[in-house]
Amino acid sequence: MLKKIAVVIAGGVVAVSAFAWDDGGIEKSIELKDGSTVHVFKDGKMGMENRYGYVTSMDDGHVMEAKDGQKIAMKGNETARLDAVLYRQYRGQ
Ligand SMILES: [Cu+2]
Repeated sequence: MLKKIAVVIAGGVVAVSAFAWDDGGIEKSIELKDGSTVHVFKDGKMGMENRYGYVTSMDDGHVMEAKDGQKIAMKGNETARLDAVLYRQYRGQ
């Protein structure tokens, strides 16, 4: 019974965040090997989210490694922009 409720809640969270991402101008989000996430905006610029869900800064040109081993060069450093997206996402629920 308890397990069933947990699954329903998790499903709801996924649906809400998928909608919020779509609204935030983020084209894709790639998980990195170290547990952080790089969010790529529609104009190609990127913003970093660390493993705890906080926006962090990274130098333009820094090479990151995705979970699948793919190398990604940082483009831009959209901290303020990503902050606005994440803030809206959390508040939007
Ligand atoms: Cu980065």
